[in-house]
Amino acid sequence: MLYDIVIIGSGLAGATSAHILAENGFKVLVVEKERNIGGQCFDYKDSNNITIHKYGPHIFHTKEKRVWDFVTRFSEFNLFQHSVLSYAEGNFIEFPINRITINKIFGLELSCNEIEGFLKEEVKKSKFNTPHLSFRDAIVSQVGEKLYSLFFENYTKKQWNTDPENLSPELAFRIPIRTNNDSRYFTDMYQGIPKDGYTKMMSNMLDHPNIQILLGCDYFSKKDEIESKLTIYTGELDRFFDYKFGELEYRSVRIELKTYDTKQFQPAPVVNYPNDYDWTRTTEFKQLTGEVSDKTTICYEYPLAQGHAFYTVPTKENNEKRLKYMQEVAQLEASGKFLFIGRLAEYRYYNMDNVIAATLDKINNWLNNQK
Ligand code: UD2
Repeated sequence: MLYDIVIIGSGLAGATSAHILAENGFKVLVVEKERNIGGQCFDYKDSNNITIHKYGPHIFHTKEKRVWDFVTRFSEFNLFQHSVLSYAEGNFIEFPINRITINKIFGLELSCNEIEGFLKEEVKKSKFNTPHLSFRDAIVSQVGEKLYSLFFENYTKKQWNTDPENLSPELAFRIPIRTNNDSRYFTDMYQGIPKDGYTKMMSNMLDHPNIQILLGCDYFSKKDEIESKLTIYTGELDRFFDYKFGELEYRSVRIELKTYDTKQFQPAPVVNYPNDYDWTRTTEFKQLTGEVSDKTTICYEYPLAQGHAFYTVPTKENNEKRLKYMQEVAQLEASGKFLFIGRLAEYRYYNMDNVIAATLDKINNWLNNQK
């Protein structure tokens, strides 16, 4: 079979690539190993008409207008501002850390102006490496040991099954520390959830006469039969190269869904459990989507080593291995015949908007080189 372009994977990177290339007149084949499109963003309605994010909560947020403009072509979004509470010392407490969190934990009534000085004193009492060698250093140097051990240490151990000293300091950039009263999880200008779900949004992206989709097909077993001018790979990086530099680690999650006979179960859309129970967090989907029902479905997340790859693991060993694979990627991409895009194929802890931004850049660049 000869196609202009073959895309492996129908997640955000695959669907975005397919749409842009199809719009530009190319005949595209999307090969998906699952029986449904959508990758990690796959969602569906349960028997109570509540939208379930099969692979855990997905909240779309971006600072980039071009990304927001792109996704809103395929779906309306409800204008949702994500908020999280952390269950610590038996209370639901505002998270990420901000003025309200600090006053509650330390029993103080500090003003926004006083918080900075307070945190400086907390940091002064604490031990950490400068320059920062780990996730622990990056957090303790901002908030001190007490807040670190209450909100970060055990959550991170549960999530990654390793000591936070083994994790890269960059992981800490994901979580802001604030001195004001802003309790939102993200401060990005654009935030929301697709009104009819992510699967529908992505099926709209893939709905084009130039796009053909092959579901339930493992690309590696069909590789020799499919020819194309360009191959876009969005799967696991090490798998593509037959693990020649060794296996990269991925972290998975076991999702447990429970439906309760109540309208609202928890005080926020997401509650993080750093120190209690085996799950890391619980999500009440109705609170993300605004759906109305007499029942509610809660998602409990239990981190796992094996299974569907959700996360890349930011340790030194994985980062070093990744660099070796990425040198091979650079050579293949330079030929103009391959692109590697997305969280798994670039082995990067991308958010959804980062995936779309990277896809827009790589595909537009490839298109410009064809002129
Ligand atoms: C996912 C989403 C994020 C949001 C969130 C739900 C991705 C890439 N991100 O977050 O957009 O939807 O779920 O609220 O899918 N950490 C702690 N204590 C905490 C929270 C985080 O120590 O209470 C540490 C921990 O090491 C964690 C890291 O910070 O792995 C990143 O946290 P995150 O909330 O960004 O995690 P993630 O990606 O699961």
